[in-house]
Amino acid sequence: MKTMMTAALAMVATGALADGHATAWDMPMAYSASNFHSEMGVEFADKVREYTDGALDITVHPGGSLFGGGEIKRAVQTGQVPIGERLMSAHANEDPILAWDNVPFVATSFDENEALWQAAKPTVEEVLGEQNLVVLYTCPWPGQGFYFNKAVESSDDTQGVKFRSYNTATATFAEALGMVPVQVEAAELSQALATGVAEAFISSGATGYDRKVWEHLSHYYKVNAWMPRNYVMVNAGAWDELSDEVRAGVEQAAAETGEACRAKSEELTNFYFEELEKNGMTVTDASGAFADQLQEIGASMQEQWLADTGEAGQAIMDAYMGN
Ligand code: PCA
Repeated sequence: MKTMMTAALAMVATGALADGHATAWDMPMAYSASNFHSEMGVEFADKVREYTDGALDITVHPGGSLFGGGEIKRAVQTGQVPIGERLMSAHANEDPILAWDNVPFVATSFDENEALWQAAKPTVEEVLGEQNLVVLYTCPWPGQGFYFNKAVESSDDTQGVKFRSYNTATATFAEALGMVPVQVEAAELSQALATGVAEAFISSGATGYDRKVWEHLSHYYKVNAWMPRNYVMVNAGAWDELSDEVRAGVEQAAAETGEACRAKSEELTNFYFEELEKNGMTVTDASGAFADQLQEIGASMQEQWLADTGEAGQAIMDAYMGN
């Protein structure tokens, strides 16, 4: 019995199931099971099973349960898991190109964000390809705004505020407002707010809603600074091992899911604002001195990104502007 079990486990581990055809992949995702990115990940897995006639069987593990958000990319790169999903700009510290979707006030509608992605895509795929990764699909979060536990009228109100960041761009933005950034995964955000590790952050309405942040915070300023994307990546070796037929099925599933996910994000944008309001939060645009300061900081971050990325970044912006 024990030998049989061991043999069965070994077959699962190598992706070969009893019928000798199906491959089983675990897919870690960083955000909670009820978040739309994670729900779309499950739809993607369903489509993959359908379009590959069951030859590839993907199991989604949301909420950082298999690998924490900060570990997923490395786990996929090194083949600890064949596939995974992560916020792309979280890797901007490895290559600033990967912050193409975090340059403030450049692409602030879903259409603009899509045009910017089309301009950035070849370069991004090349950068990630050199890191042993194949990009399957990407999906934008709704626009990013600021959460606080008080009304904010200018940077006078933000000095010394403890700020939860999710990448280097968000940390830079916070520092420019005199805040003190600490990087925390969305999965740990509620705890960080409850324990006072953080008392403000930037994100979409989605993450405020998912994490019920009205339990700790009172104000959301929509701002709409950028729309960062999550992406689903595959280990290049695992990808090469699939047959051409299976790869085509996965690509079809990925193309459809990417599009459906983008539509879902757009559809949910106002729903999240309404839910924040229903739960007692004040949801408004930033105004007056605060709005002006955000624009100024955004402009210097645009310049900084172009300086950091050189010709490659400029080519992306030129292609985008020409769109
Ligand atoms: N939510 C994610 C990233 C962007 C967003 O809207 C987060 O806060 O981690």
